[in-house]
Amino acid sequence: MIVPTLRTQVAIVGAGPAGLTLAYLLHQAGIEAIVVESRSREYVEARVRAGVLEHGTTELLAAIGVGERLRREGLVHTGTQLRFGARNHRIDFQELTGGKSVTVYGQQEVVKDLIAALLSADAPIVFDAEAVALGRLDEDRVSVDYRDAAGTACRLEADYIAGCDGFHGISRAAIPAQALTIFEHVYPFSWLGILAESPPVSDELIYTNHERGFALVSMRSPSVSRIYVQCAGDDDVAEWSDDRFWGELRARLDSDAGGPSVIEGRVLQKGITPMRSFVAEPMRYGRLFLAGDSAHIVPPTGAKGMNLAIADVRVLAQALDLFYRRADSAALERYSETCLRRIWKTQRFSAWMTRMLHRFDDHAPFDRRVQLAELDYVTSSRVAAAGLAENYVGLPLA
Ligand code: FAS
Ligand code: PHB
Repeated sequence: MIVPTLRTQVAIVGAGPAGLTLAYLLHQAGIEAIVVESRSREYVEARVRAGVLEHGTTELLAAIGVGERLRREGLVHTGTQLRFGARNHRIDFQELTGGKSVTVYGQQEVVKDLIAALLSADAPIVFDAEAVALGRLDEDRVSVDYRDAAGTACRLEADYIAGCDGFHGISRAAIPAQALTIFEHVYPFSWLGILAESPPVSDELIYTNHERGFALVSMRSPSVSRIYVQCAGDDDVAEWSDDRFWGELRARLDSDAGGPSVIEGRVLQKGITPMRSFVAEPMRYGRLFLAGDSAHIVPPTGAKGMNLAIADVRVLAQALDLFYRRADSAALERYSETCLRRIWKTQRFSAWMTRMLHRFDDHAPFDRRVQLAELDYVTSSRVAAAGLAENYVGLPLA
């Protein structure tokens, strides 16, 4: 049977932040790439996930010409609040990092901007195309077999494959198990997140460590809040009515005892995100490169998932540019090692923030006191606060 076959230099599986940023970086470098994405454009542009862009991520998107709406609509945050003992404590990013900040701008907005930029440049993205197999990974021409919107079996042939298909994609699974080392830590709780038409509780994010559990109040605009509360690891979103959610948030913010007040609003989206740390090493097998969530997951406490995905593909795009422009594959050979240095430092920071801010049922009274002392130290020592700020705004890019 003749299988319709497309040919390119780099096949990109997945149109999330990793795949789309890579596609645009390669386009700008004059390297041919085709993205295959299992979902529709509407679906990926509506998927509500991360919300905080590191300083370097914002700068990168601006530098490649995809930052105009981000500059107009993004909310620049020069600090954040840690709340414990019924008090807010501010971490001043700008003062502690020599002027750096973060920008609150929904992941789905980044995705929309990248898709618009790619399509206006006639860069090919095949939506509703689920990759079902990766082949010939150790030969000179690799292949991605996918089913198109009509269910027709198709093939994409390329020099390289970028597996940007997330934690549940097929790319990591295409690597023989014996070729990978997996590092994983699953936390005994999850986050229940909502998107609501309600004015943000505060003009800065508030991370709360409360006896009843963690809560995080974030936002997407002056009229839309993004809020998370710690819930049981096996919790069911059906168990969380809007009333229960708002009541729990008030309790964790001590709203009825002088804490930040909460204005309820229509809940637009509600979902539970499991909390895990995960790394697959190495991030390369033959001519397949893993990037983003296909290779690693961090608990969202440090607001790192999307930023780490974009940092990976920045390294990969530079390495591919060196290869195609100068036939120099040294950076490609170092890809996994280069990315993993940042990934493990980000895992450390995300695990530290998660341990410091959440309630652990197995915490003895001693552990609880140490946790509160950690918060007290971070908010009373300039050196400790600078460590948090430096990681939160984003470590220097490689
Ligand atoms: P993505 O998962 O974003 O994208 C992978 C893409 O590949 C998807 O579009 C998928 O449809 C596609 N795909 C999968 N299999 C395919 C196949 N076989 N063929 C073709 N395409 C395929 N991070 C934060 O920093 N803060 C947060 O609050 C936060 N909340 C999150 C909530 C949820 C529910 C989830 C799942 C993640 C959250 N994250 C958060 C992390 C998230 O932002 C990721 O780090 C980010 O999406 C990673 O981007 P990608 O690596 O591009 O993967
Ligand atoms: C968000 O706004 O979605 C957000 C902010 C900070 C985090 C996680 C998520 O740590």
